[in-house]
Amino acid sequence: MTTPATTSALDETTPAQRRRRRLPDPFPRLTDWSLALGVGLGFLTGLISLISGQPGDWLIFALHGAVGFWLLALLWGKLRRTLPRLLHPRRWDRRTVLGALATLLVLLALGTGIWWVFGGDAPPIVFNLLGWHIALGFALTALVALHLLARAKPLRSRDVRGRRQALRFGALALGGALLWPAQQLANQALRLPGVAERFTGSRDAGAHTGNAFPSTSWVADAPLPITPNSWRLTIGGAVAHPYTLTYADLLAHTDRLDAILDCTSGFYTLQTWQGARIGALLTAAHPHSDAIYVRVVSITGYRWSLPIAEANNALLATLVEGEPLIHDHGAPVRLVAPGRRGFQWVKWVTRIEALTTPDPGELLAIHTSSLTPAGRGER
Ligand SMILES: Nc1nc2c(c(=O)[nH]1)N[C@H]1C(S)=C(S)[C@@H](COP(=O)(O)O)O[C@H]1N2
Ligand SMILES: [Mo]
Repeated sequence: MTTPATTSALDETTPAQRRRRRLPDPFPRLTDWSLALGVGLGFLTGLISLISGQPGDWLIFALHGAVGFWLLALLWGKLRRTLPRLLHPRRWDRRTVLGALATLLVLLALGTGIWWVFGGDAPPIVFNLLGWHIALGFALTALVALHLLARAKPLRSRDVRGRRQALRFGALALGGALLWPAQQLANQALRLPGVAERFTGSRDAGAHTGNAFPSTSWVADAPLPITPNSWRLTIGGAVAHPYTLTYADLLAHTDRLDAILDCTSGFYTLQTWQGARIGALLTAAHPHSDAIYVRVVSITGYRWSLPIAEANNALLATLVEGEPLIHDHGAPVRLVAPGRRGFQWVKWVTRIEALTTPDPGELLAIHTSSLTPAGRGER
């Protein structure tokens, strides 16, 4: 990141401006490392937030918000010192340009996130606003990591020890942490559009509306519609008696569940789902005693697994609000996993399997399924 500016005789600035500009950051390394730490924490909490959706997970979203405001406070301090140089293109060198780029990226990543929690929106260009926030978060983290590898100045003990450093570090962190609840209160007090957001940041797309809620894919899964009469569900894996079911067999199950589908692209919808509890289907296959996970597999290869106790209470849904699911929502049958984020609600399910070990490969499968012939919509 940039060093304090040096002045040149050609400057048309006032002596007061020059004095302020020459005032160096007393702890530049602490500032830069704090910024790097903030970006790292923001990335980590952001990543975890994508798989968080249980009410008890609110803390991860609060941490992400607090880290964001902490970064804003740090950036404010840094910009006050570096802005004069940034505003004079004549005094730029390669490092200034890189620093300016990084600063712009931080500002955009923070801006999109903050604008979103206030309830703001933007016309979708490739991504919606939240999608841009996520993409910018990835880009920023990569840039900061490269920057650290290339030219990080090690943090010496004199950069971090001492009362003034500790006070300033603590004040900025506390300030950031308090700005998050302040933002939430502002939403409430001023009735800003952000009040309508769930703790996950997702916005209501309507409740009990049947098939009318939005539909989406994690990447680009777009299989051909499935003919219910030729469709079969296989129950297998670590079980004693694997078997298959027809659509009619499955329709005979009338377990019902109210659950919120909450997509990481920022919408949620509460619906009453109907179908078969996975527990009922699995018991009939006599899972081995060491089965600990259940994997739910789509015709596209998309798949996700749940711990067996959780899976037993999850639903393979054929109906939403009494209507047969439409193709876009995963007809003939989809997974309904209460408390899990939408990307785990596998659509177009063709197989469930008991597993004796976790399935880390699912993380890859959800990104590659749309490249398979079935995922691309080929026969
Ligand atoms: N097979 C498959 N299932 C999938 C997806 C996908 O891409 N492929 N996308 C997931 C994502 S990201 C979400 S949010 C929900 C969306 O469900 P909907 O289209 O019914 O709203 O489906 C999930 N199930
Ligand atoms: Mo999603």
